[in-house]
Amino acid sequence: MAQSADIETLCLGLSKNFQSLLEEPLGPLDRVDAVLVSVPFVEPFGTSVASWAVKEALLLRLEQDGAVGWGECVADPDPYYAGETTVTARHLIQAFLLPEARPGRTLGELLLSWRRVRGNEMAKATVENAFLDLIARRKGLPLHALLGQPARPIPSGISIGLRPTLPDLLAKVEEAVEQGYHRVKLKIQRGQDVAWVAAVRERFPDLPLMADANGDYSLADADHLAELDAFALTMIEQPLGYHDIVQHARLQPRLKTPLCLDESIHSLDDAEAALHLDACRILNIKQGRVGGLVESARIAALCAARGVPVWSGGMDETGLGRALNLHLQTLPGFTLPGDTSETRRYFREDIADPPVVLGPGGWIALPGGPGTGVTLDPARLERYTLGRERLQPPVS
Ligand code: OSB
Ligand code: MG
Repeated sequence: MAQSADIETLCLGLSKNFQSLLEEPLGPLDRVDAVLVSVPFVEPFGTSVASWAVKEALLLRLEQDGAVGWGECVADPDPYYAGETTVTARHLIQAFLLPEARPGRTLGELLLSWRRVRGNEMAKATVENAFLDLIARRKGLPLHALLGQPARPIPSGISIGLRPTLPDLLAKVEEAVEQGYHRVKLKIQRGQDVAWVAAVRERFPDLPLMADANGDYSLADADHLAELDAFALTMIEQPLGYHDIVQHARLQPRLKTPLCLDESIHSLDDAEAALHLDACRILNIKQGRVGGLVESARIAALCAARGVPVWSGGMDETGLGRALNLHLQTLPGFTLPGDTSETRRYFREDIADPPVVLGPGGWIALPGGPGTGVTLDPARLERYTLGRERLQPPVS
């Protein structure tokens, strides 16, 4: 049973609206489905850890009194970005997470009950996201309003994967600049870094630019990484080990460029450790990586109190997860453009409507309507479904 002191800690830094959301009783679910989709990318997305040619994602559908909430799990089918996979998430959801969503429990109690389940943040986020979408739709509220935030235009950012040649990279950056993106992120890796960043910077002297290494370097590369200081990058994302904080703290004073952590941060505690050690000066919050919107809001509140900007990272989500990331960015603390780019650069055909498009000045409008504001197209969902499974709704 959740203690009120635990609930109080859970609410630290959250707005009043957000806190009352955690007191929301869940109610019985009529039907639960897990759907595995595979949606082809326009072109493969390459990083230092893997290259993905399709977006394979586990979706969770919750039905209650005719209302439907959806969550998209950000885990890949492989464990190359993070330890979780679509298969482990499916197992955790079915066997350990969903059964805790007993009717009558509040959302806050559910989240506290999951603390017993170690790790598996992406699986937890999937269930939490689906409940938030369901609750918002039942109330007829857009997700940002359920979180207590007014709508606002969301800045755009693009993450350009590793490219085979420098001219090809320059063409991609040029395209992004022409489209009006607010900032450009380049993937880098050993052997494909300083000279590539230098060439992009030379061609685009004023472009807000950053680099993401997905953990490809070690502290022994500190002098080499310091060469990137010459290019006025807004940050270098996760240069060192995927689970490291201390080595990043040793690297930061050797660079002028701010470090940003991605892979290493799975919780508020991780964020607190990173800030305490000055391991980074900016944080990438992927709501799936940290266990959902509630943990994201807590981390963003901590960072705001410490003057550390945060931004919303992407996991090449379908339109479902992409919409959620837009709503996430209405929370206080999200002051930098995230990895939020147009649907058409990922998919020729997506499963959700409306697509994300850049409006005037490169800004993105939140999708209107209740919940995430997007709907899944039945025919397209069917076309890209690998498998569908009915799960047991939780019982009291
Ligand atoms: O490190 O931010 C990353 C995609 C997959 C796995 C890890 C990362 C990324 C991206 C793409 O950078 C972000 C996006 O466009 O959604
Ligand atoms: Mg990253």
